[in-house]
Amino acid sequence: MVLTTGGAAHEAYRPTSADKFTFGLWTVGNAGRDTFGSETRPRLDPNDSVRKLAELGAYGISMHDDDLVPYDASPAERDRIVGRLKETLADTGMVVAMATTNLFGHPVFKDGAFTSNDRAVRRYAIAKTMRAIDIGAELGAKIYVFWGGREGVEAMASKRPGDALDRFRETMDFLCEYVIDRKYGMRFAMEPKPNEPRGDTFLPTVGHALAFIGTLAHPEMVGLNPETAHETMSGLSFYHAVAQTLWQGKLFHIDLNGQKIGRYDQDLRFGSEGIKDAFFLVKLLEESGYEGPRHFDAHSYRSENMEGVWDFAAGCMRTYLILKEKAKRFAADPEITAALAAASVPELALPSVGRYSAKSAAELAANPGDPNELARRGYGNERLDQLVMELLMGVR
Ligand code: GCO
Ligand code: MN
Ligand code: MN
Repeated sequence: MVLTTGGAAHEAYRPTSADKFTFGLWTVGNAGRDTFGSETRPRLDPNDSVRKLAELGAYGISMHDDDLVPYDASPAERDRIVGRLKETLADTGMVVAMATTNLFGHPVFKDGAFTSNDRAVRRYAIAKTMRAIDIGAELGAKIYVFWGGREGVEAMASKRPGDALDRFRETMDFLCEYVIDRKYGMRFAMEPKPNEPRGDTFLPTVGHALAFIGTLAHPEMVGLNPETAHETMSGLSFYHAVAQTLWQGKLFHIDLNGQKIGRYDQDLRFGSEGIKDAFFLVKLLEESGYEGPRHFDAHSYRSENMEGVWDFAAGCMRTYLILKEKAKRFAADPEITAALAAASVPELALPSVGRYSAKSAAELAANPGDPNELARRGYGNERLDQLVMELLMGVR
């Protein structure tokens, strides 16, 4: 494999743990099964994944309970498996940055987990989550993700959405109290997705989820884990979704991948689709002071063998670092700086009217400005965007 070895240019983009790159065990462990065909790759031992990711320069991993401990394992078996992973983490210096629950794989969740119509299923889902939170806490995870994979419907008549949201809220409030009670010091990150596997999912977008968090008993403990593919599936700009999440102080975690607009969830290698979106996203994360993991929730093409899987993982990190370097060049480029000024970009940071007073309102009413005169200017956006494209195409 040539991408990560040899040459000065390759060295410059070699990841280290300081870059905080993490991968789900299920991402590199994805065996290539899809709706039309079976596995094309062997199942990986999580300990081998940790070792290989460490070698490639990752910082840590994330995991569902079932990625590590089979759901029917005995308590002794569970302890043995968790103990072995702890040793591998200690050996490699890797961390478990995020943990989550598989609430979608088992047939019991076919009508949903926290929002199943069957109260006994809802109670089982909450019990499974508490057990998974315990494993996450034991492994040091500080972020716990809630992706409502099966929380939705195909048949519209099958659930009253308001009841489902009540149950979702009840569950989040209960589990916040659980974490507080156990003194785990964890924060929760909700992951919206519009559809797949359900026809329509509750909390389909970043906007819906942000509004939902405001209704919780412990809103300060709950933020978001937005995903590139999910917002893109909705036809929305992931960059803008993440920007608003940051603006609201709610970016607790992030799922990075690649996605063509309007398709099923493709989970492609980060940056492999929508390079301009990926660039502005990296620029945003790097300039925002976001300190959380740069987490990849993606997987290798089904066509690949294990060599391709590791090329995929290295590629996600390398693309991120190349875009990070481009963001620095963007900031230092005098022509780009001039184009930003011509577009009045810095001016948007200035208050428009400041705080209301009767006097300032009267002054404004008396001198509103001349719209015809104000309409004469151009904003130079063609030039600005062309400069961005040239930067990305490697000629600046
Ligand atoms: C998907 C989701 C999942 C979640 C994961 C962690 O579309 O399948 O993105 O990969 O991120 O279950 O909660
Ligand atoms: Mn995800
Ligand atoms: Mn996804």
